[in-house]
Amino acid sequence: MAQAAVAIGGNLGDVPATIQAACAELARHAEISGLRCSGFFRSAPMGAVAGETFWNAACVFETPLDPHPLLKELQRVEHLSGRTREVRWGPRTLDLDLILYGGEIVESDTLTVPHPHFWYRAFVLEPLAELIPDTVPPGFASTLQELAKRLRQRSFRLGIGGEFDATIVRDVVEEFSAEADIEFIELLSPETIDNVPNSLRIWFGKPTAEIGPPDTPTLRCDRFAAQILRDALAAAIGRLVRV
Ligand code: A4P
Ligand code: MG
Repeated sequence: MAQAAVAIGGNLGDVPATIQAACAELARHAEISGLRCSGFFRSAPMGAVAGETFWNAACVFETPLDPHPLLKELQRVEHLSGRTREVRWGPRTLDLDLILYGGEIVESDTLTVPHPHFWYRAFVLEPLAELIPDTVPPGFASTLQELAKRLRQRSFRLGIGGEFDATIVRDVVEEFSAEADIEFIELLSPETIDNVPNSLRIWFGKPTAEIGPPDTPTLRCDRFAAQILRDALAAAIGRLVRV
């Protein structure tokens, strides 16, 4: 038996009704028990083609299903909601991402757990922290509550290292100036990356040494692109309202 944590999102149709129906469908599954659902949040869309404002929530439950069969089950429930997949990150009726599966780490072609991007997405962390605030995800040294709090810091400290264009970074930071006061800190090397306690750290290009300790997670990107930075900032500091 493992505790699974699932992030729920959507921005097409009557999303609150879709989320409620999805949770009910999961809760009545013979191999799912003790399902709890978070409150609902409205969140600014992350991604250039994401569409309208999102609804986000999370649920946790116990299950004897292994991670891959569980992913299949989540995809079946997405399908029931009328979810189609034309565009990656496109508008969707329902997205169910498996964020945590107990303390297990899973890496396969079809499944990565913990979800690689959950830790800098407020729309994933805030609902999850409501349900299991004291859980420390495997590979991390902070609880979900602490990870969520890190993103709420204002001024927001954005640490960027590796190969990047500082002028473009400043332009993107300027685009978000209405959302938060962002302090941009250039990280000189992987060894010194931990000298500044950042709200969000991103490393572009290949690091020459191991990046920082696990309590300060880092988003690693092969190459610099303004859109990657835009998406990360939208996820980390984009407007999130609990409804
Ligand atoms: N996959 C691998 N690991 C996992 C996992 N842990 N959980 C694979 C679920 N799926 C996982 O997913 C593509 C493939 O990822 C699956 O076939 C599965 O084998 P998908 O659901 O078909 O496509 P997607 O959702 O478009 O891609 P992805 O990467 O899941 O997107 P994200 O990261 O979920 O982002 N803005 C706001 N405000 N709120 C949102 O919830 N969500 C997205 C989608 C964009 N912008 C958003 C939000
Ligand atoms: Mg998904």
